[in-house]
Amino acid sequence: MTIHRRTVLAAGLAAAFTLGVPAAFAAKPLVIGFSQVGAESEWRTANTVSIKDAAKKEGVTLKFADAQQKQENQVKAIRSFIAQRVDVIAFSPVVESGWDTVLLEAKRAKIPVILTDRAVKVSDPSLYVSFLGSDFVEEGRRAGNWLVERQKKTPDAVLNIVELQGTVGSAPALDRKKGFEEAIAGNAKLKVIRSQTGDFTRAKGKEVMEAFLKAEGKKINVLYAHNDDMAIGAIQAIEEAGLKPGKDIIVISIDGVKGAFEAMIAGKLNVTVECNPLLGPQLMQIARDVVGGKAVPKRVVTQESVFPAEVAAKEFPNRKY
Ligand code: GYE
Repeated sequence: MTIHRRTVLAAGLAAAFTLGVPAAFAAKPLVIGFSQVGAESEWRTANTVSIKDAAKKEGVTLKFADAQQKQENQVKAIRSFIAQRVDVIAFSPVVESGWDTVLLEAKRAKIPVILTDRAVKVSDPSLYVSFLGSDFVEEGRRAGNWLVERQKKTPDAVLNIVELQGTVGSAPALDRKKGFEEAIAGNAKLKVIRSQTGDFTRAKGKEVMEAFLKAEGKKINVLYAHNDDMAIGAIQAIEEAGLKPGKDIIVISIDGVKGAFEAMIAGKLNVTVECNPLLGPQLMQIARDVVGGKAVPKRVVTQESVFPAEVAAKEFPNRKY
């Protein structure tokens, strides 16, 4: 075993010299420390797989930490990446605020930070080099615009909306609420009657929808969920209450995961606004560029569309997550 390992090492050194590269300077793998939010949704699972696969494909050493939706765990993970002196720290911040101190520590240690998926609110924007992810306000607007169009089919009816918000204080929850409100503002027939967090999970989405149904019953005409998983949980609650999701209650959500397409094909979900989780390859590129001393864009916005139920069956085979 020892002999074998030495042989391999010697061969590696020889190869490096043959290529005219002194062994000491032979390319060493890029090391990225990545702190993930958790495993709360189908979207998140696809995002994790994308990042791990891209790292593997690119020969990047990925130190991956799952924060289980807790900011304190992310802070700990970032501090441990600093202590290990990784080349780049990347993370998807569970909430927007409270990052100044730890990001300053990374900056002082001269380790570049790349934000993926979610934004932070910091006093000094130089605390991170780049932010790769979706425009969540625009996603909320797209959801709202779809409803504004839909309302035109029943121009005289008031549509009472219940909203399932994402994780409290997270960028997607704040922005998707804002964008949706912006799109429906000025339409007196569209009214949000209840709004509460379902923490981006199916279980919580179901639980909160049950409470909405108990309180408002048949007054509810529309559900707007900040992600597909909460919508899928809520759909179950609607069915258990003896109502038809997609018909008695219009269901709108965001992400565009396979589960949402299945729900649309079954006639239970009316529309999903796409949010692309496949950020791995772009993240690896930005990390390489930063370490290579290249200028990187401060903001990279992912391209996305809207999928109403009418196109679900046709689009389903093309979905990658
Ligand atoms: O929409 C949701 C996930 O930050 C965009 O987080 C992401 C959101 C996504 O839990 O499903």
